[in-house]
Amino acid sequence: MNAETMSSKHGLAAGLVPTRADWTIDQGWEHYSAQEHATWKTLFERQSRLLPGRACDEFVQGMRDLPIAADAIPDFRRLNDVLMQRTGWQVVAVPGLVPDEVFFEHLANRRFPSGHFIRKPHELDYLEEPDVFHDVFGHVPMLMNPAIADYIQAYGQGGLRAQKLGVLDKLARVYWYTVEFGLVQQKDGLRIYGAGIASSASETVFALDDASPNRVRFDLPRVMRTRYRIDDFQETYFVINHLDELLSLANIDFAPLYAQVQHQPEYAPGQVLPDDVVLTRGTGMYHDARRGG
Ligand code: HBI
Ligand code: FE
Repeated sequence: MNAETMSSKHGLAAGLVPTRADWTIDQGWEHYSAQEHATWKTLFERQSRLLPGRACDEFVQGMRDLPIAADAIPDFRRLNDVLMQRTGWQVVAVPGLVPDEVFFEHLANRRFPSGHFIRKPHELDYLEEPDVFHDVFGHVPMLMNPAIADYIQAYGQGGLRAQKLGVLDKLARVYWYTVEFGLVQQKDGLRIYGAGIASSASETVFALDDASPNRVRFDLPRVMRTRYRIDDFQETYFVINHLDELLSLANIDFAPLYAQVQHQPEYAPGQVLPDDVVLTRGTGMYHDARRGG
């Protein structure tokens, strides 16, 4: 699929969206409709009610410092004025999912690709591809934090290497269980830092409050071996003790670890291992019911 077919998928006539080699497009902020801004407002207000006491301190702080509000879909130019100053990151608009190597190349250069479109009102809780609410509300506040800023850049650089080594699936799991679905232990309890959780009302509650999922201490080789779900809530969430842990992850040479885990068996998403440091042993009820068990 190329950028043109992707953008036409979102209702834009192919050809109206200029296609660049790096897959970026203009956000076209002026072209959002009142309806689209209203969808943003609905999502923003829902998450703003849920996140106090659930999102980590750094997320809350990042959100506070950014020009992100309920009234309108943020203008990337205004976001970038603040974000660039703080951590040297910028947000660039893309029409949807972009090829892995394009994605990594952006991250390695401290550019975060964000979908420019917003989900339709009748599918507020369903996302086929990351939209502007997931990318901006979920990811951008964390990019204001220096540890996350360096970690995601290192992921981009590591992604290009992992691809050449044929071990991208292992690295993608680390991204998934940290940047997208990570939890962090803070002084008042478990908190969300993963964008996939922070941008989803139902998963915000499920990840922290539900008895069903496992909550297990993060361990790098263990996570590399753990498959994940893209179609539903996670069965296991991995917990770090401090965001600075990600900084040390950014400096680890993954190559010897790939060699080590490459021929070891994989773990199922809900599997709990004898060596796990288990914070919550989930009941598994939610996914069992869905499997008809
Ligand atoms: N493209 N726009 C966009 N956003 C993503 O999160 C993304 C992507 N392309 C590839 C990708 N993610 C992942 O599959 C990689 O992290 C492996
Ligand atoms: Fe994401």
